[in-house]
Amino acid sequence: MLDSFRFDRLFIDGEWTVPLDGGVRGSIDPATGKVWGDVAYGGIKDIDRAVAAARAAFEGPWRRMPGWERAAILRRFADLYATQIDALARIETQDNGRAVRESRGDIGLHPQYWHWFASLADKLSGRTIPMDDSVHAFTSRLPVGVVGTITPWNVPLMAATWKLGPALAAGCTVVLKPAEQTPASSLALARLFQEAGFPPGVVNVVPGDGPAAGAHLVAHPGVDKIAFTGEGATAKTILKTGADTLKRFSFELGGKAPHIIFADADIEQALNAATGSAWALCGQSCALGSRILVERPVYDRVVAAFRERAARVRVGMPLDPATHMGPQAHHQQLDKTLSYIDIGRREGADLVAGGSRIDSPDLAGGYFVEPTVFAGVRPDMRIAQEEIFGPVAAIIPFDGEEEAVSIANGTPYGLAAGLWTSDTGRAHRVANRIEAGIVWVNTYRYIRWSTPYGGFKTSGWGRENGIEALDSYLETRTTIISTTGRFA
Ligand code: TXE
Repeated sequence: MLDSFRFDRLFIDGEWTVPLDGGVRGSIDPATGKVWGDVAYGGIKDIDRAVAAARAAFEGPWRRMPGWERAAILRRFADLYATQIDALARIETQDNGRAVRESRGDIGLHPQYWHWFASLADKLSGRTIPMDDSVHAFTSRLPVGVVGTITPWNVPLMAATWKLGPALAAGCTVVLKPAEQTPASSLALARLFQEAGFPPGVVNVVPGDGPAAGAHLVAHPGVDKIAFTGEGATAKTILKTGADTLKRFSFELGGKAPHIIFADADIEQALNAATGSAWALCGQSCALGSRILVERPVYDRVVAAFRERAARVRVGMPLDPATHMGPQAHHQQLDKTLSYIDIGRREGADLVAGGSRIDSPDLAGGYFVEPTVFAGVRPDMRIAQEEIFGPVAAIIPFDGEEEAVSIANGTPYGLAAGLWTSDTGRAHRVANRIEAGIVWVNTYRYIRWSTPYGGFKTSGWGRENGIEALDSYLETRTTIISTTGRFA
C-alpha cells in the first residue's frame, strides 16, 4: 500500500490536500546529502485548517464514541500497521538515515504499542470518594481535547506512536507536526489512519517548520495540549509561546545517561550493552548511555574494548541490511557532533577511536561520522555535561559507589541510567539514588509499551507509555451529588 505512496499532500480532515500557504520541498537523504523525495509543508493557514478539523472531530464523533468502538478502530489500525513494517522502515531510513536493521526492529514493535493503547480506551474509569452520607462523590476521566503533537527527527514514527496512541485512546483528536527534516514517515502514517477508518479530522498530519507552523500550533487557542519531544531550549520557547493560552504541556527532552560499570559486573555483558548503546541510532537518542562511568579496576579493560569495538562498527549506507550505523540525520546535527568532538579534544580528553567525518568515495556527500570514543573524561567537561546526539562515547573513571552516584547525578539531565553489578544489594542501593526516570540494572534500553518513560530534572515533564501515559491526555472531573436534596 505504501510502496508507491507520494508525500506531496497534507492530511487534513480525512483528505489529501495541497498546502494553502506552505509548499512542496525536497526532503534530503542524509546518506547522500541529496533530495530523495518531494514533501508537502504546511503554513499558518494549514495549521488553522487542521486545528479546526480536529476541533470538529473532537466535538462530533470522537469524544462521544464509546471507548470500545475507539478501541476497535485503534486495533484495526494496529493490524494494518503490522502489514506495513518494511515499507515504513524503508521510508523512515531514507529520510533520517537510521540503519534499516534498527528502524525495522524498532518499528516492528509498534503494532504492540497500538494494541496496548487500544486496550486502555474502554478502561478510563474514575473513583468513588467517601465523604459523608449527605453526598455521593465520584470522579470521571475526560479527554483533554485537541492535542498538538510536535515530534523530532531521530525516531519520527516512535515519537508519533508514543503520543498518538494514548491521546486517541483517551478520546482526544490530534494535529501531528513532524520535524521538518524527516516528515515523510508521518505522512505515510496518515495514509494508514485513513485506511483504518478513523473519522475525518481525528488525526491530521501537517509537516512544517518549527518556528512557523510549530509555533502557530503551540500558540493556537483551539489547541488544548502540546505533546513535544525535542530539545530543552525549544521546550522553553514553546512554554513562552503557549503561555497566553495556559494549555497543557508534556515534554520529552534530552538526556546524558550514565552507564555505570562496577568492577564486580559481568563485564562482557556490560560491554555489549554499553558499546551497542553508544552508537545505536548514530548516537541520536536521548536514552543512549553517552557517559560510560567505569570503576577503576576494570577501566583499562573497558577502554581497550571500546577502542577495539569502535573499529568493528560497520558504517555504511543505511538501506543496506548489513550496515550497523548510518549517517547523522541532517547537516546541522553533523556540524554539532563534529564541533563537540573538537571541544573534547580541546578539553584534553583522550581520543582513543574515531574523531572524524567519513568521506570515503562510497559514502561521499553523506553525513557520516566515525564511531568516536573519548577516555579520561572528567565529569565537568562539556562532552560529559551536554547532549551531543552523535556517536561519541565519553568514558569516565570512578572509585566506589559514592563517586559513581555523584557523577551520575551531576548533570542537569535525568532521563535514563544503566548500572552493571553482580551485587544485588548494591543494585538496589545505587538504583534508588539515581535521579532518572528509568534505571536499568544489568540490561539497557529495554523499553516496552507498558513501562512509563520520561525525565526527572530538565529531561521533561510527564510520562509516556504505561498507564501513566494517559494522565496527560485526560482531565479529572469530580462530581458531588446530594443524597438529601438539601443544601447544607
Ligand atoms: O530539535 P528541536 P533540533 C536534541 C539533540 C539535538 C538537539 C537539536 O541534542 O542535537 O535537540 O535538535 C519543532 N515551536 N534533541 O534542533 O528544535 C521542530 O520543528 C514549535 C533531543 O532538531 O527541539 C521539530 O518538530 N515547535 C530529542 C521539534 O520541534 C518547534 C530529539 C524538535 O526540534 C519550534 C531531537 C518552535 N519554536 C533533538 N522550534 C530527544 N529528546 O530525543 C522547533 N520546533
